[in-house]
Amino acid sequence: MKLVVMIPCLNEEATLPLVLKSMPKKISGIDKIEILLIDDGSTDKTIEVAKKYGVKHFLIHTANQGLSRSFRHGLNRALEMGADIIVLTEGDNQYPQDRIPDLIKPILEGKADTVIADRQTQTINHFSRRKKFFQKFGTMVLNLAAGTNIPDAISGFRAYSRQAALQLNPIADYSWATETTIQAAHKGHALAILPITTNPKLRESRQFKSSWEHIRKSSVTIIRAFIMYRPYALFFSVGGVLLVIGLIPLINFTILTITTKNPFGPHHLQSLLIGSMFIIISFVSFALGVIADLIRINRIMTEDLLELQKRQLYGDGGGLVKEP
Ligand SMILES: Nc1nc2c(ncn2[C@@H]2O[C@H](COP(=O)(O)OP(=O)(O)O)[C@@H](O)[C@H]2O)c(=O)[nH]1
Ligand SMILES: [Mg+2]
Repeated sequence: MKLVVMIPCLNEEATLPLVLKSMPKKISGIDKIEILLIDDGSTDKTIEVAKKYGVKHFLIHTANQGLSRSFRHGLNRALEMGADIIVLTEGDNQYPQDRIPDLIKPILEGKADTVIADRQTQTINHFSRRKKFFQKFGTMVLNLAAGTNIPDAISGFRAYSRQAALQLNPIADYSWATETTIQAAHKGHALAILPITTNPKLRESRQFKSSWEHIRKSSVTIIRAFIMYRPYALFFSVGGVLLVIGLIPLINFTILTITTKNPFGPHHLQSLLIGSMFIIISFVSFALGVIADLIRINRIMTEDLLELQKRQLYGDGGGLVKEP
């Protein structure tokens, strides 16, 4: 059973030693622990520091590509390395690496495919009220979209089984955490939560520079992921509302046609026009829903093919594939 711990890093020379020193050396049930450092175009001595502390596996972006792409590329590399379980932590020593054994426990026991650490953000002193509010609000929106009940949707301390990693296909350039959570929920992966206490803050978050920017970018990711999996829910609801709005003036027009002598009088024509316009738009929305649903079905087949291809390319791994 092999565990690969991925650490995406953008200029983390100062804090990386603490992360590497606190990495567990032995975990019961795991034969091999390997660290994969994803260097996202660092201009400092991140790589040298990692080598000094014994890291042997690197995935290097020659220029900065952002955390989401770092995660996507890292996930594939970890599969290639033969990981049975993949853990993600950060280079700023925000997360307690010594909790990794607890984080992977539900996967080892076959009870979960994905484990998400709950930072219990409402209790973190250095989080501003605004940041706490946005964390709570973002988590609520994600839970609505994914149909889950996760306490901390954007936590970056997670564990994945090989099976889960083979099936995840993140595509967004922002918000990999929310995107993969929605994917996991729709693919029926079992999720587990581990409450943790984060380490004291060593530097400002670079991801979370502006709350509004974060909300804007995450909203795009959540809406896109939602439309990907349940397009009819959106297009049929919009179509239904427009249909009702359009039917009201049309019924009005019909009643006037029957009851008045001059049904095509100047005022009645407006009802006909407005009603028809709304009904046409509602039919366009229904049609879009049908097309989007057909594309969704296609996507399921493409994803199955992708999984098959990844299995052929990376293998099934050694430990977690159990025969009943
Ligand atoms: N901000 C940022 N972090 C990156 C990037 N690529 C990789 N990382 C790493 O991703 C992790 C998360 O970044 P951090 O600033 O701590 O944001 P947080 O999510 O608010 O904790 C750190 O380990 C970074 O070194 C990037 O393009 N931008
Ligand atoms: Mg951080």
